[in-house]
Amino acid sequence: MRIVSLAGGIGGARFLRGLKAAAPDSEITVIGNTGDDITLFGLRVCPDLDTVMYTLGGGINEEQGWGRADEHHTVKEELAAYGVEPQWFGLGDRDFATHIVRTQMLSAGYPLSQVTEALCARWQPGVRLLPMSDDRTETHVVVADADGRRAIHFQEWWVRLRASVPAEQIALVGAEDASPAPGVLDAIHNADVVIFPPSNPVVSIGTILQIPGIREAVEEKTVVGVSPIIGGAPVRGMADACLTAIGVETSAQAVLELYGSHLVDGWLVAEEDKGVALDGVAVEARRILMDSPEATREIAAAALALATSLGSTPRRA
Ligand code: FO1
Repeated sequence: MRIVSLAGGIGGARFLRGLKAAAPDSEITVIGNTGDDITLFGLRVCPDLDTVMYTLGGGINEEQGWGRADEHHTVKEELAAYGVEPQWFGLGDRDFATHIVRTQMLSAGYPLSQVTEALCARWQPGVRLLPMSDDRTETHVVVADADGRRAIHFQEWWVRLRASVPAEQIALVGAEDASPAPGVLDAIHNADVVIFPPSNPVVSIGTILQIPGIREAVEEKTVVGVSPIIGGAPVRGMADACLTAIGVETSAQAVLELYGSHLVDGWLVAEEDKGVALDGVAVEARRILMDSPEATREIAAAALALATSLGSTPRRA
């Protein structure tokens, strides 16, 4: 089976580990969010691509869900000793090597998709990891502060402010001029099923769908999603702050409506959300808490089973 999964950071990467276990003989292509990418100390950092690569390649810091295991922060401490900003983003020594190699290759003219392929040659994630675009796009957040409104990088809002300041607007800068990375549209077109893992529907899945051409391609396919919201709250992360920023209620129903029945054909929700319904969408209530590798494999298997039951020619409302 040819599976395409859109993916953000921690939740998406964890789900993909279960998807690999549930479909060991399938060909899985992951379209990774690059709206979170940031340039720090002259280095290009791609948090969501690295989280997928490290998680599936066995190098992730498991409890954090991002960054490397067995990490040290000597470089970070030395940078701080020089008073270099920002000091709120936790880059570890091992992680720095990834950003140095990536920046070296980007500076030599390699597109991000080829850089990602080169980094994955070491990590062997067991999936084909494609950035959503080779063109630079960044998620910026408009916040109100003492002297009016200002746009800050998503990472500053997410990491330094812990999304504690309301986001008046969340925008993907550069989206309208970006193109899908090579292979992205072909992978979607040739897929038997497209999966939306329980990634952030606004700044991860939603961001990927803003790259011109991707939403239209996905709409042609059978799409099954897993709700990132259980019982009115995100399982992890701050999807609620992002949903509120775009005026969407934090619920499995509201996220399904945000995606819409033209995009999603199947939707897995938790038992406590079994009342969720939308014309044209097959909703299945089951355990969707990814609290163990086995649970995650079962959730992924249920998503694939629902997709199979819906057939590869998508049912349209
Ligand atoms: N998240 C944090 O909450 N604090 C950090 O200091 C931090 C550093 C960091 C470094 C590299 C990386 O790949 C991810 C990092 N993250 C950190 C997570 C990151 O902000 C989020 O995972 C994504 O951007 C959202 O999915």
